Amino acid sequence: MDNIDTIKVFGHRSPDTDTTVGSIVWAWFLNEHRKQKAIPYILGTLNMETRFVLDYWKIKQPSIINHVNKEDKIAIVDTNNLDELFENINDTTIISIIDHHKLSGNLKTNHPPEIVIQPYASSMTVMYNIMNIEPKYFPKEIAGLMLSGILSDTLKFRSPTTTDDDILLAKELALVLNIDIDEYAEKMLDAKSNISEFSPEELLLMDSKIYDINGVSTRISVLETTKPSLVLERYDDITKEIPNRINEDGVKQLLFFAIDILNKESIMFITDENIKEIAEKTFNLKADGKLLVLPGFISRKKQILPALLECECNKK
Ligand SMILES: [Mn+2]
Repeated sequence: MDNIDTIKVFGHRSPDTDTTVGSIVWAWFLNEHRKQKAIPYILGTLNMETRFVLDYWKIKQPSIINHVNKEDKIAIVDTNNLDELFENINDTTIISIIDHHKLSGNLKTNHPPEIVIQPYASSMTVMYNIMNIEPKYFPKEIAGLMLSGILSDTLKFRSPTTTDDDILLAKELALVLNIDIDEYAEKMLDAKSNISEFSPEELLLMDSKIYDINGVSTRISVLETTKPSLVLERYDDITKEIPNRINEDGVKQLLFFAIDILNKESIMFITDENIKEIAEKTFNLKADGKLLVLPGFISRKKQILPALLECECNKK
């Protein structure tokens, strides 16, 4: 079904809602409006929120893609970081990158690509700018997916990454869909908080990225939840799995945070003395036994990561 000219559309590893609906929406746009054959893919297991969203809008889960070939034509969404894609991605033909993250500088192309990176909270808002289609003209399910991407990445406008344009677009989409944002977002967040069927390994990779913290490769895993007690219940489970994950990745350390969306705080797992020292110095707070609560911290991109990068304690 997919021939050599079919564009493969996908986002980052540990696929979240924004990256998944981004791939589907962008593939839809390429097919319907640019008359380019495109198929969306995902790079791993979906979390419960994303599954809820796809079920709600009656969209089939994209297939998982495990590798790419140099003959492939690729459209990347919601990342511009090689480390979150495939090692050989630079050997493929990267046609476009539509994203809302800082420039990583490790992707290369053989042809002039279409690159649009804009500082919005969701890649949906970036795509909306490019597509130039009024919300009322989107098919219902496409509008629904776009709304879901914004609500997910902004944690229903709570995240400090949220911009006025994200909010405006979400409200317009909700209006044409005749959907109540509060009710719908609550369903999404409740779905996301249901982690019972995931293994500790899956929980560590569910919403996770690897960063270079001043020369120390660090995996930062978070779980956004409206029911932090469900994450804390898994404390032993999760912490026992961390050394395996570190080994597998070849990283130096792994930091894990339960993000309590409703109380607007993060709960960091203090897994050993070294992590304790990093945590207390970086956030200038005292750990309470196995946990460190960070009031006001809900964004990895805008709060947790900058704090780690900026602290003198992590500059050696
Ligand atoms: Mn995103």
